[in-house]
Amino acid sequence: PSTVYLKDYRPPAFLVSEVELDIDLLGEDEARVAARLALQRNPAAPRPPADLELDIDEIAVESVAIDGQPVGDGRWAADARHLTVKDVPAAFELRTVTRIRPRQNTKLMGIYLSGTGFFSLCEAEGFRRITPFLDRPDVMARYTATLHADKARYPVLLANGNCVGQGDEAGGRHWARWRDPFPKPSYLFAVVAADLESCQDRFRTRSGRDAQLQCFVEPGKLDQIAFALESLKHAMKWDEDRYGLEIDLDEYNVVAVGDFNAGAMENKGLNIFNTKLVLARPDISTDWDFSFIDRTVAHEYFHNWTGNRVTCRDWFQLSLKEGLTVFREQQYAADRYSRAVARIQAVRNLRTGQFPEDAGPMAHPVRPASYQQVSNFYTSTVYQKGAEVVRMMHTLVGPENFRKGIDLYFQRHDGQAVTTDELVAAIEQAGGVDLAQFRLWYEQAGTPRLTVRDRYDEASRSYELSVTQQCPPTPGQPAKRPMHMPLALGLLAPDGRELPLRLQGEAAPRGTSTVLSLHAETEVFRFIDVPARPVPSLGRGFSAPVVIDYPYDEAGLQHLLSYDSDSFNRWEAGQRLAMNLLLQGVADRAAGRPVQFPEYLAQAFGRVLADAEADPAFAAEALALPPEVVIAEQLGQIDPLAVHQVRFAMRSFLAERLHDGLRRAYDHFATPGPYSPDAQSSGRRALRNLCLAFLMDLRDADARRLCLQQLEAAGNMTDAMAALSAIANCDCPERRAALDAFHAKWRDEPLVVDKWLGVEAQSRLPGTVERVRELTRHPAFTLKNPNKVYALLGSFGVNQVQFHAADGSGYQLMLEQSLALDVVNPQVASRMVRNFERYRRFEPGRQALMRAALERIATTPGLSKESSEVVGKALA
Ligand code: DPP
Ligand code: ZN
Repeated sequence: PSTVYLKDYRPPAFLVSEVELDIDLLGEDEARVAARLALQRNPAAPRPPADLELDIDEIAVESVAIDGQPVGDGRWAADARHLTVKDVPAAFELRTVTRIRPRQNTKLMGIYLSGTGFFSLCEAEGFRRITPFLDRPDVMARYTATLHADKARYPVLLANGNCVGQGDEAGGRHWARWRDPFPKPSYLFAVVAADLESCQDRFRTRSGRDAQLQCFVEPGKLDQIAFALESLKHAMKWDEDRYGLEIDLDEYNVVAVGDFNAGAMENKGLNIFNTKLVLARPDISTDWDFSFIDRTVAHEYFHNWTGNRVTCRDWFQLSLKEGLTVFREQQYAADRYSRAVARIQAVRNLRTGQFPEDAGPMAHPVRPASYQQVSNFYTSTVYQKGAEVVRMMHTLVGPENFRKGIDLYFQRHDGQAVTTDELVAAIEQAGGVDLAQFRLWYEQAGTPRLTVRDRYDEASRSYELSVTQQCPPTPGQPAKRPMHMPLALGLLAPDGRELPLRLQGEAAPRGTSTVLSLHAETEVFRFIDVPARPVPSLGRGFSAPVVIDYPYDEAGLQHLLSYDSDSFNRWEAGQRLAMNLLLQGVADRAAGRPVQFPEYLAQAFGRVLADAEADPAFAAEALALPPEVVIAEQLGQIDPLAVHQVRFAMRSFLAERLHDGLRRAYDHFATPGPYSPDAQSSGRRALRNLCLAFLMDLRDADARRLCLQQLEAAGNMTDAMAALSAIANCDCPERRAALDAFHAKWRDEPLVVDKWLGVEAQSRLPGTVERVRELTRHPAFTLKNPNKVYALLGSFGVNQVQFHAADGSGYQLMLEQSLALDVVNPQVASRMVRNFERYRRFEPGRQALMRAALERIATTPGLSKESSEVVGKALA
């Protein structure tokens, strides 16, 4: 396998200023792509080669011409990866004609078929599947694209930018020409030719320009697009208000497609969305779907500046656009929903996805130093940890300076392809903070651990905190250097008040919450005028993506849970309280001791429930126990069944102790009136459905009756899904009928069928492995559709009990399906293969079975590069 290294980056040998594409969609099986490129040698490239080398992938080059003259066969050659043209001039026009095969394109990169027509995805390296090109983001050109297709079958023809011409052609065909006024990298190119319906709106920018917004969906789905269109306008307004950034196009198009490898794609002026992340209607979408769609629409729109106007020099810089855009998306969500809940959810996401990745064989820095397949690096490290790194800079320089830094970044780099260093440099300069050491966050992988110890001295009324940071070794990085990071904290007095924070040597207190800057491996901070031994509230708002190790006792955690003014740390205290007891439970179970939980746990959770009225959404988060993967992360050797059983035991314990309160809350937090996905009502539903899930763990008839009633009567998908998931985990006679009825009711709504597949695959009940195997043969399932794969196999992969079934049957199923998928869609397959990568963390029995599965994959002839990279690193 060949590895690409950041250190080997060289500027492109040629630059392209203009691209003219003529895409003739002859039929589902074939398209002819004629390209005209204005090329010149790059003056910045060292030692310019005589030959031109263009990237290609699974396309057939038919002819090559330079400046209007055909290039003879001897002067050009195409192998599997490159088209080479010998002895080219310094500046010239290159014409190529290429054939592509959309129907055979099951990788869904480049131009492919889906639903009622042709769609495209080019990020990261898909443009080379359309036409020969210098397919790298630092080659930015102006594009004109002309599409030709059958008019009746494909009435809608779209590409980036503005439509500058269209007309009819002989044989019932038509054409349209699109011109994008902005130079862009090839990964932002997009085309659509399909039978779609659309709705229109417009957005007036604050400078008074009008942008026409248009959303395109498959016929019959127009009633599912209104919400996304509202989100788009909201996001446009938000970016003007928060960052002073306006939409720069006259036309902004959004298209929904059912077959899509990613969630969505920010193509310039032509965003293409997976239907799952853009179509919504209360009866088929949950509150979670609505908020995810809102955030994704905003995310893709925000890319127009952070990604498109300023793009990445190379794919090692992916987090330049993704980390920054996820951060902006998080700010948007915090402004739009509950700030505390948005933060809690982002951190839970980080802990369930990124922390395990950072502790496994695929661990990589936010800016990776090497890769084999860039598609394997659209990771939670690049996205989520990347966003945390941007957030830390925001914390270190403060919101106003951060905004100045972003302004400076655009001022300097608009229209350029740059590196993460340029972003840091702009914030550094605007913020007046030295970020030299901070840059290590982009270079070092692994989750740092902060060990915090304290000492209170009554005589001098001083409180000393010592903070030691340590970052574990990761592949290729045995030793780490200390990193610069913010540590936000407060100190709580015994009566619950927050103490003024005065550091020794400082003239006045800093207020009751402050941000300390950590630089050295160990830092000691001494607070004075501290009247009594405080409880520290550490890492407020989750100020850095680290693990904080402080020996909290039960009383300290209860104190924080009751009094901390930082809502994130109030939530965190509850999580720690539960986690300590869960880990104790796992140890007790392993030692053959009974697993029991103390009454104070029930009391603490009971108080959260009793106080839920003020903020039900927060209460729902606070009552949710740490996820199984997060518990597992804390263990030396994982026995997933033990983790599940102990967590389940805690849920049952709480359900029993809090039964009456849960039952009352279930009635009390009903949301009468028409459905609305707003923060308030979705918070009430989240809490109520959490109460239902707790009650269902008691396995009593009353809860089951409530649950079935809710499933029957639900006026929205949130309540229906909550009930269905609970039933799916309940070994009762009504179960199968409920699941079958749900499928029968929704069989014609693919997105709801996906939910049903997901619920079946996530059931912890025995028989799930066989059921999932059966569903792989169900007419509703196909390996060709990524959403179906994610719904069934992706959900199964996170099923800690059944995927990890001790007999290895879950592994066997995943192995077979991954191999079958690998020849269809290797990008999606390698994500399934990643389910095995952390095998070393498991107890010996499962470890051996997982390893055998990886070895089996590794020795499969013809395995894709995508999957090879994952198994190679896992087995290394
Ligand atoms: N579609 C992906 C995203 O928006 C890749 N750019 O994050
Ligand atoms: Zn993105």
